[in-house]
Amino acid sequence: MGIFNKFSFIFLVIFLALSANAEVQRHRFVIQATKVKRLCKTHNIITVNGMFPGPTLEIKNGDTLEVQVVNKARYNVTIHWHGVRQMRTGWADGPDFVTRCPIRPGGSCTYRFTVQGQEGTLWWHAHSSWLRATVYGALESFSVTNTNDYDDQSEMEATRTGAAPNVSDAYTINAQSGDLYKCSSKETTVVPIDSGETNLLRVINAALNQPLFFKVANHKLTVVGADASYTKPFTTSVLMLGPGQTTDVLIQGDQPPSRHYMAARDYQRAQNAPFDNTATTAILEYKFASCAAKKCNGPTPIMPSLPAYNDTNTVTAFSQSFRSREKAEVPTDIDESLFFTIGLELNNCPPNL
Ligand SMILES: *[C@@H]1O[C@H](CO)[C@@H](O)[C@H](O)[C@H]1NC(C)=O
Ligand SMILES: *[C@@H]1O[C@H](CO)[C@@H](O)[C@H](O)[C@H]1NC(C)=O
Ligand SMILES: *[C@@H]1O[C@H](CO)[C@@H](O)[C@H](O)[C@H]1NC(C)=O
Ligand SMILES: [Cu+2]
Repeated sequence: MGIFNKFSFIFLVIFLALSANAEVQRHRFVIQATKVKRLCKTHNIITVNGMFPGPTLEIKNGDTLEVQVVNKARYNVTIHWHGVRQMRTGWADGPDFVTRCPIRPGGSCTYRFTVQGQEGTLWWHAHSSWLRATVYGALESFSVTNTNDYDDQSEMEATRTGAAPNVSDAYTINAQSGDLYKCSSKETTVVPIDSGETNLLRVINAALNQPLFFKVANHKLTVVGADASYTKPFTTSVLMLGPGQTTDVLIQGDQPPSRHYMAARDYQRAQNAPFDNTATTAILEYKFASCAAKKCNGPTPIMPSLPAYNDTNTVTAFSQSFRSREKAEVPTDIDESLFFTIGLELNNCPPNL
């Protein structure tokens, strides 16, 4: 009896500690048409809350998200929580006509799910027709126990603008296409860094369908996580992310005060298929070198040499560098063989959902 009490006490303490930390976060996403000016033209794009990229959600591992999505756009829409392991909440996953019917224009719906056992970078995006070209944002999951002591954190979201089946007009980093496109250089994303700092970059490939290379001139990148899982750290000069993938990297301010481009461009395997061979850039700017007024001309940023669009050897070398942090213990004795069947059912969505 004495032993039993002691055990249940420990259990209770652990349980309280976990539940005391976990919170329910509530957010409201209004899907709406928003005017943005890009590449010398004004476009009416669909956004969440008028923001492009959409709001960044920051949670602690174990938190529950309750997101009310109100559709004020002319299109059906759903939101997909990319990479979130939906444990017993599969219907909150989002893809329209797969896990749920779309939210009709004028309609709304509340997604409720818990992020558990995932730390790092996830993201969310529309999952109806090609609305994810502009409807997306980051979802950052922090550790409950480790405090994050990087000096600065930035998100890099490369995405693609323009109509989906057509070859895109531009790629963007944090919704800005950067200095190498027309009418774009004033708004180019600037990422500040200080000499001696170690910063965490959260890189998300939010492009519609394209794998992308990502490189920063004169800086090594240390990969520490991918898709909200820690990895055994490794250092590389270039990343390649498939569409939807995320990679967390550390970057050190180990250069003299200066400006360096961070650039992303297509990795294209298909032969003779048309693709957008342009490069999007942001500027990694040492705080010393920054011009407060933003009107002055800082030194011209240094451009990294990106791999050739078809450089599969670089991609293979990069992909093969990923290792888990510790040996994964996999059960090798099989007690039970399971047999799964998968069925397909066709149901129409109710007309007025
Ligand atoms: C796609 O490309 C075709 C042919 O160039 C063009 O007529 C059409 O307007 C483009 N669609 C969009 C949405 O830009
Ligand atoms: C990559 O494309 C270039 C032409 O653009 C070609 O000369 C080269 O052989 C290609 N390399 C590979 C590995 O396919
Ligand atoms: C919107 O969704 C409804 C189902 O809820 C579907 O019947 C309709 O075809 C969809 N509209 C478009 C334009 O896809
Ligand atoms: Cu996705």
